[in-house]
Amino acid sequence: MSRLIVVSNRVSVDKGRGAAGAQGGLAVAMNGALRQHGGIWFGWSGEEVEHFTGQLTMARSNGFTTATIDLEPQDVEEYYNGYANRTLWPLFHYRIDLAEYENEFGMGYERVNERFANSLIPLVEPDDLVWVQDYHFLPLGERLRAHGLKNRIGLFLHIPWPPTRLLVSLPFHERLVKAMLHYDVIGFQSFEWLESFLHYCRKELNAGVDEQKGTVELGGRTVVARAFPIGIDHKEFMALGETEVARRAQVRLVGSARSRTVVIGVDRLDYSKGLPERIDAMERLFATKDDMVNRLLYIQIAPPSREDVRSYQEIRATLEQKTGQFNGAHSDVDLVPIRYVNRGFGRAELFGFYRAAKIGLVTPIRDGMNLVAKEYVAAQDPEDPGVLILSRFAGAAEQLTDAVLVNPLNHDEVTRALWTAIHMPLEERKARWRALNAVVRDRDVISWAEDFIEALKG
Ligand code: ADQ
Repeated sequence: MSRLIVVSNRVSVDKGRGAAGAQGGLAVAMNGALRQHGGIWFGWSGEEVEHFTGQLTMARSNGFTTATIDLEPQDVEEYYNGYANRTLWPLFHYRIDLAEYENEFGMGYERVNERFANSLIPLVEPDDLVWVQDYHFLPLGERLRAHGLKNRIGLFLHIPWPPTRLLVSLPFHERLVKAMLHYDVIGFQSFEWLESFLHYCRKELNAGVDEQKGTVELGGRTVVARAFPIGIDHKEFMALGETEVARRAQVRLVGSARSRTVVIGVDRLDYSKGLPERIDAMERLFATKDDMVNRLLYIQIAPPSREDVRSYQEIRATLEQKTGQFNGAHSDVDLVPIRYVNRGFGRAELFGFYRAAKIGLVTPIRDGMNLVAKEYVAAQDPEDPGVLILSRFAGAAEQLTDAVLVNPLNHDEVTRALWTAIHMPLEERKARWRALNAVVRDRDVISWAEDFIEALKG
């Protein structure tokens, strides 16, 4: 069996069941895939050094090897905080108003991709499959080819692919996408993102696109481009649900809700997740329906992320102001309707919280997939399941069609969905949940990785 070499910006090893702290979706997924396959996980250590050396730190953990390098402060500023998080992330989430186009960011991004290629080359053996993760490394395949690497190399993009009309606002967009065509396989979360990519290749690069076969041809190279919707590590997550930690978390939340219906949101604090819009929808619900303070408790768990980036500082301030204002207006002396919590929790605890909540509110403005929606479904009691309210603009909406689907920008629609969910009869909740759970259980992270790896083998 070929070894797997995974490349991602950060290497984040899950130290065991229910480990505390927030893990992004990518980390959760890669731990699942590598545990299954074995191999090497290569990425940035998260540490900074004054002068880049490219020296690898190797460690063995959880059934696979990790290899990390340190970066210079300038790399972190230009490549990570800059091009990745201030240029590509907003643009790919349709926020061109937030995208910053600075020459230094682009140069830093190319420099770090070259550094990654240099450090990775000595680790690769002839039969290895190299699987690159996400928007931090769009040109890495091309860099590896420039160093003579002949292995099969694939890229999976965890975030959306923007419409062509938005992407052309990015300076040097052609160069970036042409570099991507040096991969053998490019995977997207949904058919919508795949279609946008194929549209770009046809229209802007004049490439040969075969939608049936899912291939793009340019300059004698053929690249496979397909949708591979990512899932959760369902088996592992269900095992967490059996733990005492999960049970205690559930009991604690149900007890403290004092008979109110619990609505839960769990998101990294990011402007793409539609958090202020959720409070607007709550505002309408509380304004139009009687006595909601005695009937509803909304818990929003939102650990801060990317705190060095100004737009993230701003979204945090906005949320603090909105929740404060909301609670000021709607609380009673002994009841507060929104609990806004800025920290991470262990995954077993999260399971318990999801199960305690009768409504899962997952309403990003734009999201590659969204694993929280899938975790919420998995954690429900089959005999008395809660209702998932899901944004149509999350990649997950293509698969989770039995959720209550909403346009998160239409506050009235979200308000109505909340009202519908509160009153949904048990039989309908069960029927919807069975359909949702079949997708979440059967299309898990293990089958996702297997599908991608099969395609990568060629
Ligand atoms: P994210 O934007 O990080 O991922 P998401 O898919 O929702 O979004 O995954 C978040 C993960 O972090 C979930 O597993 C969740 O449980 C965990 N998490 C969030 N808040 C937490 C908290 N307070 N405590 C503990 N854990 C917490 C990116 C893309 C998504 C895509 C994933 C995977 O933006 O669209 O689904 O990668 O491909």
